[in-house]
Order: sequence, then C-alpha cells, then structure tokens
Amino acid sequence: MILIGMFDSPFVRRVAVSMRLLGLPFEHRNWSVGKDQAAIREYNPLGRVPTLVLDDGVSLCDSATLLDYLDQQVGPERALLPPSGVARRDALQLMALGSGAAEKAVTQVYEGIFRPAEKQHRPWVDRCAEQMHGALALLDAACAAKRGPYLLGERLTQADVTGVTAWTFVHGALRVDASRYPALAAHAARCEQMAAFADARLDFSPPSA
Ligand SMILES: N[C@@H](CCC(=O)N[C@@H](CS)C(=O)NCC(=O)O)C(=O)O
Repeated sequence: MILIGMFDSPFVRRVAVSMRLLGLPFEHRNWSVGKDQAAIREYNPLGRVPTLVLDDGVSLCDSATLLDYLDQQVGPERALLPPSGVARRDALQLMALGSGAAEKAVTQVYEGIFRPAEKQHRPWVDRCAEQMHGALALLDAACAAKRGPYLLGERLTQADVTGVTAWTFVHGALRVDASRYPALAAHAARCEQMAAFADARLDFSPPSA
C-alpha cells in the first residue's frame, strides 16, 4: 500500500502510526498539500491527505475511512477500534474529540499559510482556538481519569492513537503549552516513545504549504 501525505498532518500521522501498530507495511509518499497538490489529485480529486492507494490500485481518502479499512484487514481481535459496546462508544467519542481538535488546529494554521495577512480574520481564528481548547480539555480529563496505561484501560486503542497524534500536532504547530493539559501531555509523551509513533516522527517546524 502507498500512504500519501506528510507526517506534519495529524490525520496522515494517525494512519501511519496505526499501520505500524497493526503490522501493515506501506510505502510513504511524503507529498505536501501545497506544492504537490497536482500529484495528490491524481489519486484523490479532493486533493487531500491522507490518501491510501491499495495494492489493487483503488485509492481511499479520509483518515476515518482508512482506519476502518485497516481494522477490517486485521480482524476484530487486533483492530484498534473496539468491536462493540461501551468501549466502542467511548473510543469513538474520544476519537471525535481528537480529530475535531486537530481539524480546528489545522484551520488556524491554514489561515496563516494559505491567506495573505490582510485577508486573515482574527475572530474566526479565535473561535477555532476556543473550539480546539474545548476538545483538548475533555481529552485531558479523560487522560486524568484513565484506569490503566491507556485511555480505555489495559489495551491501546484508536482513542490513544488519535488523541496523542492530535496533541503532538497542536503542541508542535500552535505551541499549545503542555502545562495547560498535563495529563494529556504526559500520556502523549509516553506513547510517543513507542516505536510505532517514533517511526512516524515529525520534526516540528510548523506545517507549510
Ligand atoms: N477529515 C479529513 C481531514 C484531512 C485533512 O484536513 N487533511 C489536510 C492536511 S492536515 C489536507 O489535506 N488539506 C488540504 C486541503 O484540504 O486542501 C481526514 O480525516 O482525513
């Protein structure tokens, strides 16, 4: 499989980390949504990343679609999203908070890199920041309340992958202070030591077009 997109995208990164955790090898095309837009569109008319090109040539887009596909490949015993019940509900909710925070962070970053200074609208950026912080506060509370090494207990799930990659992105790209979300920052620091996260390491200079 070919994974398209840079690891400075939290959405690309949650897919890369998941593939590594699930033992699914991939070739990485480190393409930027700015300068490599035309190349990305050949595989995904939305021009977005992550895009995953399967071995039969089919291209899938949107990280949620990709994560579902990858879980299906390994079966319910190894899938990162719990198969049913309260664990599935809670994992999906935490994933929604993580990806929602990441989306609001990406919007703030894009305001700075895709718009000329005179067209940037501060109230919109502030609103996105507030929404992002609302989600981060809930993720931090979930990390503080966790009973075990991972968000849902003894086993690492997609809630951890999405929450941690979202935090690492906002901390790196927007310089959100770790002291504001100590439990989330500590959980992320532990997970980032794992090989699956380290292999998809991003060197944070803020994302570029
Ligand atoms: N909901 C999408 C969001 C993906 C996304 O926002 N990707 C950004 C990079 S972080 C992108 O492709 N931006 C280029 C664009 O939207 O034109 C997902 O989960 O994959």
